[in-house]
Amino acid sequence: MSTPDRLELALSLRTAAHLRTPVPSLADTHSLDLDDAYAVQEALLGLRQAGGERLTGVKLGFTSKAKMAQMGVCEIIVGRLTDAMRVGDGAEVDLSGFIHPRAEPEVAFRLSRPVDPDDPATDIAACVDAVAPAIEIIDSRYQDFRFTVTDVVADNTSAAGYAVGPWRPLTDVANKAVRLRTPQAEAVGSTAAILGAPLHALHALLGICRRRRIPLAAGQIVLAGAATAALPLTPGVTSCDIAGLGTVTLKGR
Ligand code: 0L1
Repeated sequence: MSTPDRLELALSLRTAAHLRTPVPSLADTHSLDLDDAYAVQEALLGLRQAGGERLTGVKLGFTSKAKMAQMGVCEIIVGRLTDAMRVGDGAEVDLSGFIHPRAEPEVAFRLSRPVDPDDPATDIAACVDAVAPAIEIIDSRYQDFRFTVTDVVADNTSAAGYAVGPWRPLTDVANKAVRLRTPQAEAVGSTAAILGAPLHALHALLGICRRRRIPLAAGQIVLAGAATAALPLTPGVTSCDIAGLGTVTLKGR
């Protein structure tokens, strides 16, 4: 796929998000492979940066066995976070800014040093200084949530927003109980759903950043992946509690 074609697809996804008007699966009209999809994602990020947004981190997707099985994949995917997606802990979120937003409970890691994915000696966990509970807002830009893996990657893995709770020094986050509550529903699970343990997701991130040439800078955050199925984000308070880590909330209006 040529560079202008990739840019055209990035523009269509950007416009879909701006106008809150979903688009059909790109796979209906284009034959994209995973390399093309990441190139569209990169072009989409370029459009955001050209509009003044600053990169704040990365997010992982398809980190649970259930989601991998649902999508028929065995590889995690990565998307990019920017400052425009950040929501303060407890802050209001205007839901009219999304198409069909959903919330996912996540563990957030904060990088205190840059990570060099090409250095075989890199210990990514040693580059993390803090951990926090987080809510990711995902908002697929595709009609009726009908998408392929390459569609999702091109669409920046549905990344649309995130809220991070209080940071604390890195602690053991394996096998911690997780509860996501919205005004209408509740999902309970464990951080074990995140590739067995959130730290495994961090190690997997290193490999994917090496393959996809994605830089990881000091100060950036990593959302390690969803610990339960996503719930529709509706008006009112949504909270994510992770045992030993605390709570983060946001308020949809
Ligand atoms: O966050 C994720 O798991 C990435 C893919 C989400 C796709 C979606 O359900 O919109």
